Amino acid sequence: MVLRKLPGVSASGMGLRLSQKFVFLLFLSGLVTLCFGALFFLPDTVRLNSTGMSRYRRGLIKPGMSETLSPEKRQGEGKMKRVRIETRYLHIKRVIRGDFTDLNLFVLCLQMMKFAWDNYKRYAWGNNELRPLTRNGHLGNMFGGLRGASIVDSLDTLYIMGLMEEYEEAKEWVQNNLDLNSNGEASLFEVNIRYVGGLLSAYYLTGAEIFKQKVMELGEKLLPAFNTPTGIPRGVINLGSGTSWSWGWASAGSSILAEFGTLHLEFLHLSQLSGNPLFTEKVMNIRKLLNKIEKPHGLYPNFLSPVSGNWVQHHVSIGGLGDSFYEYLIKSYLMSDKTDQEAQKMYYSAMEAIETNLVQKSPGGLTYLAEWRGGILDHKMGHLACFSGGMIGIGADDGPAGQRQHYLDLAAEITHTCHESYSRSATKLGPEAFRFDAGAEATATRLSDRYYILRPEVIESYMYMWRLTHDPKYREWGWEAVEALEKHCRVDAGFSGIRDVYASTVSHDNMQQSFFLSETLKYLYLLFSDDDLLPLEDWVFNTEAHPLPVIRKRSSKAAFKFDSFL
Ligand code: DMJ
Repeated sequence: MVLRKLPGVSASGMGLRLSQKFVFLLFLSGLVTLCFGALFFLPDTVRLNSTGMSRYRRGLIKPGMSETLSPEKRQGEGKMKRVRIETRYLHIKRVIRGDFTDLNLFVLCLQMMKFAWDNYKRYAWGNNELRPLTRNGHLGNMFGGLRGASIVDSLDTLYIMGLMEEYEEAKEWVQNNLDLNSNGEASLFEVNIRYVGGLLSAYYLTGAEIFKQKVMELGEKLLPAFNTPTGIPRGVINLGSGTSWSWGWASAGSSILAEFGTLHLEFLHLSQLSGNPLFTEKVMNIRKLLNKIEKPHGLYPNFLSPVSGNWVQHHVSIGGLGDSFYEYLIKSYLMSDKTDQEAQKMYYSAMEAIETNLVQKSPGGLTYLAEWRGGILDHKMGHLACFSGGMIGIGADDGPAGQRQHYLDLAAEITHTCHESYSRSATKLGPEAFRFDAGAEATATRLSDRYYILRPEVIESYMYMWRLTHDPKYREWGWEAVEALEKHCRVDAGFSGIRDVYASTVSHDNMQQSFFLSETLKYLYLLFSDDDLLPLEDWVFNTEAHPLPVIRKRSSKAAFKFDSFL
């Protein structure tokens, strides 16, 4: 006993003189301050390791595990200590410039998230997005009267980053204010990827029942959109009446490939959670139709009639209108624990057709994905198409024998081209679309293509390519993007898109998109985190970056038999 060794001091301390008591108390308080202060000088990984979050980092929490925790434990997890980083921010920023190997750059991304979130909370709480210049909220008309898109889109990002106070306020909002009884025109696709994806992911990460309740209620409301002669859903649905119709701009009342082809992951999980096979039946029907239909040169055009089940126009694109359909094929295969062979086959056949018909090399040696209009190539690549570096990367392992390195090389080349579209601009951010004709090489030629709206796709590919190769250039490129975002998109009250990436004096568009919080900042955070934070073997990210767990082949807990649909 330490106290016994001090001369003249009894073990109980009752015999201490006043001066001795004072010295002892001084010593004790010094010790406490020292221990507490030391917390702030520890590397962030160590501090994070003292929270439940570290259990994700070390891969100790597996998908679905929090479901098995007792309510008390769950609550305990909810009280994870928030990482205090503000005071360290400037210091770290200075230090990291020369060294990308050792420092916790993810902390900076966390700080950006906190800034984006705090401003949304202050000026736009409950609205769908923040308008950071005018300091107000934006509701828009994509979500059929649903509110709080930024909140639902942020739940998992906040949780993953360990911003627990913020996560708790978001959860409370969902509990008390997310009203699903709305009556407006909603995009089936947007509601699915942001709200259904966001709530599913929040449920799987935290085990909080409220997310499951809300997502099942919302899932049911989307079902009437599939009541068409073919079962291919229309793009727009009234969440109140269930009436659905096609977008006015979509040719001849058609449905869009990237919209009806981007429901699979979420709908499988709706069945998994509820035990109701209806959700899976709906998306399997889409799959079967697409598998059977004749495809021009093996390609999937972007417009299909929900009445006749035929293609309406022969426009093919791996960017807007087509993009996430391909993404969901390979991810359906991965999310099925590699059992969904139909998705596997469709994905690699589509890749073969894409390579034969769309993959091009520019005179300057840049690999890009052109668009296809009835056999004529348009030598343009959209920012949206830049997700494909990551997609081709994660698909490299399971293609035809001997193709692994080929796919990894293609993924790296496309990611390189997308990085070039950033590095060739004055702001070091990329345009909405860039071209490879009339002397252009990865630059926008039209004024209307020069904007950047805080999109994630290029950073998304950096994150996957980093995980797959550990080539430090992907972290360097990610850091360039952080610097550019900080310099050109950060305004006093949040982050804003910009109108022209080639203008060194930027003009802001006054919109902090919800996918900036859900995707861009999450992918940056993951790029700078250890690989065991949401390992790719266990989690699949939906197209809005919401992580969904792989459905294990022999999951004893499975409420519903996934394989019976294959
Ligand atoms: C996001 O909502 C999703 O990534 C979607 O698949 C495409 N567009 C935005 C981000 O750019």
